[in-house]
Amino acid sequence: MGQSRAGEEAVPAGRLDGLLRPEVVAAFDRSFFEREGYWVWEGVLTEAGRRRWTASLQRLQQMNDGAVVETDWGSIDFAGRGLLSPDPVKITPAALRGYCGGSEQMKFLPPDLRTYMYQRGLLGPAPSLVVPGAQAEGIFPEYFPGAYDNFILDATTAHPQMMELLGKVLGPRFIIDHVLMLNRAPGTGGRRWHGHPYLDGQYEVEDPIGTGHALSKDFLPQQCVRTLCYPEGASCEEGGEFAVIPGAHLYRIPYKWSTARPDGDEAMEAGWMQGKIHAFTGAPLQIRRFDVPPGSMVSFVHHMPHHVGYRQADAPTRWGLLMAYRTPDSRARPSTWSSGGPQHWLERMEKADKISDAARRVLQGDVPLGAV
Ligand SMILES: O=C(O)CCC(=O)C(=O)O
Ligand SMILES: [Fe+2]
Repeated sequence: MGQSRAGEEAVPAGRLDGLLRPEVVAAFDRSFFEREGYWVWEGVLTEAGRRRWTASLQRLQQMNDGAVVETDWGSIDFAGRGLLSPDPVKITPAALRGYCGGSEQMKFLPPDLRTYMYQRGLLGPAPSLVVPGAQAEGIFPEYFPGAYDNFILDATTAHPQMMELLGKVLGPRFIIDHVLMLNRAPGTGGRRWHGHPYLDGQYEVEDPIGTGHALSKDFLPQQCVRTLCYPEGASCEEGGEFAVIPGAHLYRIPYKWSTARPDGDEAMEAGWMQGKIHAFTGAPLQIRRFDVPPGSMVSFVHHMPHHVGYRQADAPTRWGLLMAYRTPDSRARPSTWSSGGPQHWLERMEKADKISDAARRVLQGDVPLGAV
């Protein structure tokens, strides 16, 4: 990022120095994390950090809502871009207003548009994506919030305290897998039990259901770790709370990652969890729900089954940012940039000399652009 004087890097835009409480970061216990598969960073954001984080998510949600409502979906040349057009009944003004207020609500999007937004970008010539109050970057703020918010961009790619925290769960080198907003609006359904594979699943030892035969105490080097930031907390009472099955990551089964995910707790306890044990204690696996206060984060290895509760209709929106990073893969196909960032935006940023050395470490692909 723009050098101020020879050898001295300018402070990145959006940086808040005292973002995290150092004592909460320092209290991390690596052996617990490897054994249980998760770590709760309770109250890790400073008061200033918490306020900035919430303000950014609220503003980004407003921008996303504006993009949904103000883009002229009916006039965009989807066919010319090799895409299907949205169903006209799903893009009436009333229907569009119904997708606002939270994440994972944009049910009108044609297949492949999300991937297109990452790879090519829904950019000009107009009509194309409109993001009121901002320069449209060809992708929804929900899908890559850092493209629209310098505080979030800095926190997710370069902030020294965040990089230290992420380094504790991922090791010295890590690459952005994806960073998404996950704001759970009142009355929304959350997500039933599921897991995710590392890359395309080529290192998973079991399929989406698995037999359970591959239980091991080894924590594999190929890991994708998700860190969820809840600047206003996430409580069981209000819903939208997060839950995991500690130790279940050691089966390395990306549960139902590629299928429908209908399972609630009872189905899980009566089904998949039956007969499965914690590799270290031998005890039957158990569900653990988190009631986290404002300013907290939760990190977890993402092939461990996890669940997000229903958000109560009378509760306010649960604000959340998902930050997923993975360890590099020496056998991955060479790529300049991580597929977790919008490729066209990364190229524009690179041309404008706006990618700092620190950010390059997490934004580049598996084959480094330069020295690492
Ligand atoms: O909304 C959340 O709290 C987490 C959603 C989830 O399943 C994930 O991040 O993988
Ligand atoms: Fe998930």
